[in-house]
Amino acid sequence: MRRFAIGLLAALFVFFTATPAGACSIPLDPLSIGPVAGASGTPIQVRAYCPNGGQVFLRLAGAQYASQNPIDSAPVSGDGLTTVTLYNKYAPPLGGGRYMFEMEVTLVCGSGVVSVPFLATEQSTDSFGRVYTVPGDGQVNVRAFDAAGAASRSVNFYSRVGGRGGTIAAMTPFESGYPNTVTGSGPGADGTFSWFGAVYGAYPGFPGGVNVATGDLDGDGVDEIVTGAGPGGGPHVRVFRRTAGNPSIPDCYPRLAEAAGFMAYDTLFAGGVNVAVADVDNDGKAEIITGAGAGGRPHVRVFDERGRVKGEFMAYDPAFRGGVNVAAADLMGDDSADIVTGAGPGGGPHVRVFDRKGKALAGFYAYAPSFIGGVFVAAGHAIDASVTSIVTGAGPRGGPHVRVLTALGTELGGFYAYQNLSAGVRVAVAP
Ligand SMILES: [Ca+2]
Ligand SMILES: [Ca+2]
Ligand SMILES: [Ca+2]
Repeated sequence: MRRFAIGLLAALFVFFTATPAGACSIPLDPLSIGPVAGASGTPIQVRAYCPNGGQVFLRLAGAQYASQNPIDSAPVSGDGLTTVTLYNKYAPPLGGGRYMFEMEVTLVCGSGVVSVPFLATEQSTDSFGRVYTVPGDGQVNVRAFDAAGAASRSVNFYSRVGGRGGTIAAMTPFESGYPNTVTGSGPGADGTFSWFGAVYGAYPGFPGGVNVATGDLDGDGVDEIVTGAGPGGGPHVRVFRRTAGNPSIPDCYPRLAEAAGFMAYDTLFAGGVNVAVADVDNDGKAEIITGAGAGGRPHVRVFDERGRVKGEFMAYDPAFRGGVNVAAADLMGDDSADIVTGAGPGGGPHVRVFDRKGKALAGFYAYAPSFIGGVFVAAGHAIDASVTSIVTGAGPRGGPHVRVLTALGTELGGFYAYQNLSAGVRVAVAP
């Protein structure tokens, strides 16, 4: 019998109203939201309205699970809102491997039946970690760690579509403190990114993969999602802004609207574009930092939220054609984000730190200089909110070696994110 990973699902507050399921007219009442995560057995809070008494049921969606349903049920009674607790009875498999489960909670109230579907992810528990990884190839198996490599039992957002590997960015938590990671689809997939279990089209149908970054470009306190097309397309950067909805409420996934879109390099350049977002000039609005993908020069550019160039420089020898990965955070302590670059495949795993004008501030090799797979980079708060650090992942053909380093290359932590993997490891870190 299949085992189900629903044990680690983020428990959900499903808020029933008289409106049809799926209408997404659930009021954004702060008292009704707030997913909590927990291990198997974590209660799932359901608020149901059934004045004369009814029953709620937790089910796995899909006819094939009929024999296992309902997973649990509980009575609802009384006037007004009632909170009931459903327990999932399945133990999670060790090490992950299962991703999302479509589930539903159904309220039977008199002759009325209302169902609310939701996605359960194999999701974490006590600690959300600060360093996030996704393999450079294969399944989009997102994991979360602390800087020393202790897994926080998290993982696995995504991915309904095919493709190999993916990309990841970490977003400033909002509302719930829920770990906000955005995963971009990898090569061979469908040009989407995933956030809170919902899938959005960045470059619909584009098979080259989607690079992702997040940050608050307009200074309103809410991060935007920035995408860069992977190899094979034009260097198309898109900015998505949240417009409505609440990711904490199933079936009310946040809606995103494109706020800007531009070509970061020559439109004929087809090497892809890597992206990062951070406030490099400390004016309260983050900039978009791009790095040209393989085939181009190691060209880093800085854009404002509308796609206007604010700066640019070459991160490595201009003859280097391996591409340049980018990240940004304030490593030097002057409140302006510094730009971190990682050389793409073909060079050594050379990490460099620049100010926004391209002045080199530091540099080091994150792995053996003889390793020519390149290096993925992230920058942020891997240890705690007071220490800004660089996080590196070995590039393609490398092991899943993650390192946490100061701007000067001093190791603060490190670990192997996966086993038996030699496709490199993409990294993200809490902003
Ligand atoms: Ca914003
Ligand atoms: Ca700025
Ligand atoms: Ca700085």
